[in-house]
Amino acid sequence: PQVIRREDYQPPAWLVPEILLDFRLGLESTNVTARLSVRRNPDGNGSATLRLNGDQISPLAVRVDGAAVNDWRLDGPDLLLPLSGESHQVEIETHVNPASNSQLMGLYASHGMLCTQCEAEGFRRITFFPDRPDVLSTYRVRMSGDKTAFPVLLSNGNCESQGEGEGGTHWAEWHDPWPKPSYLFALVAGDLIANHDTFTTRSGRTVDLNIWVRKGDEERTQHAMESLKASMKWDEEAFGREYDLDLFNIVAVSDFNMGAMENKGLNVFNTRYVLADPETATDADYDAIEGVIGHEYFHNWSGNRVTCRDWFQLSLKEGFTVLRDQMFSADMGSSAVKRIEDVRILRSAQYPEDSGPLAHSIRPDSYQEISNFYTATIYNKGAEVIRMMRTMAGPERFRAGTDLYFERHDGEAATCEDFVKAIEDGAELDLGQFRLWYSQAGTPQVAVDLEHSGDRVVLKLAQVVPPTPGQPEKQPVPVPLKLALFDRETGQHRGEELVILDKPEQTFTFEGYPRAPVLSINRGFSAPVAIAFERPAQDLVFLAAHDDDPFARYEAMQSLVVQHLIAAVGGSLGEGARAVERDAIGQAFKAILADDSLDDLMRGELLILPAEGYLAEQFLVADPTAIHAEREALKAWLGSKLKDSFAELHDRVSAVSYSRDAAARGARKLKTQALVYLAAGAPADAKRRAIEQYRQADNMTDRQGALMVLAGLEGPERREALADYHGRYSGNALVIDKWFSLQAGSLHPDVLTHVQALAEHPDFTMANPNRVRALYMALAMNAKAFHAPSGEGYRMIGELIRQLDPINPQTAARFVPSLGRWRRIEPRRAAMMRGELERIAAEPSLSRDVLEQVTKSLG
Ligand code: B3K
Ligand code: ZN
Repeated sequence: PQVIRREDYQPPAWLVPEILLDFRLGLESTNVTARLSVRRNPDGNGSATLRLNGDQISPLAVRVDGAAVNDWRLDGPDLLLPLSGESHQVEIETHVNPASNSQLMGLYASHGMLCTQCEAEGFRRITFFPDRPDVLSTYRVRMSGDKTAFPVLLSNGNCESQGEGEGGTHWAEWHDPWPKPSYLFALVAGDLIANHDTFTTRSGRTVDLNIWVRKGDEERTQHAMESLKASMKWDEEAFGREYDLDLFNIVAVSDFNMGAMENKGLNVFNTRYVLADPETATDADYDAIEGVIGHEYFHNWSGNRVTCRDWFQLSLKEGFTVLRDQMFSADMGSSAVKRIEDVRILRSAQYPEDSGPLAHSIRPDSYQEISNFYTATIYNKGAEVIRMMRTMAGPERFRAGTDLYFERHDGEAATCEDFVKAIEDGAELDLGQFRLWYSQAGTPQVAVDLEHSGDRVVLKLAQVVPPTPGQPEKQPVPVPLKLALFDRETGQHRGEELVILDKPEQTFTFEGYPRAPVLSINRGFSAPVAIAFERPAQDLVFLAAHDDDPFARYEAMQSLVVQHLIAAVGGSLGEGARAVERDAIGQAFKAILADDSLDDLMRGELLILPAEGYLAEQFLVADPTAIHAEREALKAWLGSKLKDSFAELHDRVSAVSYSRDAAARGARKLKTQALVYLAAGAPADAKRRAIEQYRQADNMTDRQGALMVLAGLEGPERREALADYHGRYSGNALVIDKWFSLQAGSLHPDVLTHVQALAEHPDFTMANPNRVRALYMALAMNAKAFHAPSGEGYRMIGELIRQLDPINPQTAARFVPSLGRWRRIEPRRAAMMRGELERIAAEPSLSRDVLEQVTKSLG
């Protein structure tokens, strides 16, 4: 397979300042005529051959300056066309069958509508084109089609004219004035209905807003609309970015490979990030919608106005846009809870990636299939890296940096280096060594030691960036660490400090501390590193109760539990020590349950046990069953020890009636959490309460929480509740997805049998990525079932990958990393995981997507 390297970048030989696209639409047959104005690039290599990328298309006709030509040739999937002059009109006709496009890249059909997905390389499945992000064109799009099948015809920019055609057809012409790369092109045609609203920009322009959905879904678009308006306002205030068209369309599609897509003026969304009402969407769903709507909207500047030079720069737009959506959500709700959630995602999704066979830096050096690089590293670590710049510069100077970035590169295809330089210049920050964060993979490990004598505190820090595939040796990176030293008697500190660790080892001295203080470090998670700091449980209990940084409080709780579980899993914990440590954890839990200064949303965060994936990361070679068992045992001990407190809590929060405000959301979060602990420690009481909560529920958060608990318990109630839920929501695909997920993710001992049966269920289909993920991602994330000693969990995921690859390679490849972690799993299971990867590798015609992931995982 061909390896694409960053160092091989060449500017395009030909530019395409304008393109005119004409679509004659049909579900099974769409004809495309593309007229490209091409011009030699003065900065190109002077080649007289125009390379146009293609993918599973063939040219029906090629014309140059109006005359048919036949001196073109195909080079693999690409079309090569010799051109003699400086600029030409190139016209190409192609034909596609959207209904048979199961990959969901390019132009495809979904429930009778037509839509496109072009990022990263889908445009070349529609027409021949230099399908690379540094070729920017203005688009004029004409489309015609059956009026009944496709009453709504949308593309980027503004609709300039429309009219009736022959034989029951109609047409529309769209024009997007902003030059853009092909990956931002979009077209939608279908029988859709809009929730319409307007937004007035700060300079007083009125923008028409539409959220297009299938008929019947329009009632569930209000939260998305509110989120969109809030995003538009927020970007004006927080980053000085105003919207630049008179129209902004969002379309919800139920067959979609990812979350959403930021096509200029025409965002296309997975229905799950648009549709919500209290009856069918959880609080987490509402938050996710707000975040994704914001994310895609923010791309209008970070991604569209300033785009990427090549796909190695993907984090330029994704890391920055994730940071922007994180800041937006923090401002809309609880910034403390948002920060904790974001760190949890980083640790459970990105840390394992960074320590496994697929580790890559946020600006990779090579790839085989770019779709495999839409990763937690590019997105979430990318956001953390930019957040560190902001932490070091401070918010005002950082803003000066981003202002300069947008001003300097507006209308350009930029690089990560351009971004760093703009921040360096605008924020007046030296980022010389900091650039290593862009080139080195791996999570830096920071060892902390604190010594106290007399009046003096000495903080010793040491860092190691671990080796990763292709990068055996690493250099130290600048690690900005926010810290505070607490007096253990007064519970106070003298102000937060920022230290920058930029050498392998460094010492920081603090004077004037007669008593040994308690160190709070990496406050707010100021750096995406792993901290190793052995310290007495009592210090962690102290911080869990007293730290004024909410993240640090959460972190203290996590560390307390992690330390305990590592020892327990490692077998180094005697019965006496186990009892003492559990007691400390129990005390900390009690204090949190009783702390009136906490709001319930934050209380909920403090009561969450560290995820199994994160715990597994703490071991060089992990035994997932032992981790699961110890974690469950602690949960059961807490549930039983604190059963009265949890029961009381469940009663208290059950009395709070439904609203979307923070207090009521906090109550709902705790309601299910209390049930979870009770289910582990007092199952009979939990079952009674869960049934009651399920029956009484007037919202999906409560109902799903109760069902999740019931799904893990034995007995007829489980079956009844699952049947009731399925009957109640049949026809609502997003809720039926939850029904699949709950069962595949449950604690029930027979999960694997359940999944097998669910795969045969009439509601299951391989054609819909949401449904596939609902069933199989939930299984791959369910440590106990996935790592079942029989190897059955591995077999099921392996078989899924083999079956799905010919249908939808992009989605199939997403499942490989779960098996790819075999080196970090105990040897007996590792052999079985490896065996599954080998079985996949032996398939005769694997996609580039799966092949790359499997080869790297075996390598
Ligand atoms: N930019 C898209 C992701 C496209 C993924 C293509 N495989 C959504 C986003 O990050 O906003
Ligand atoms: Zn994005």
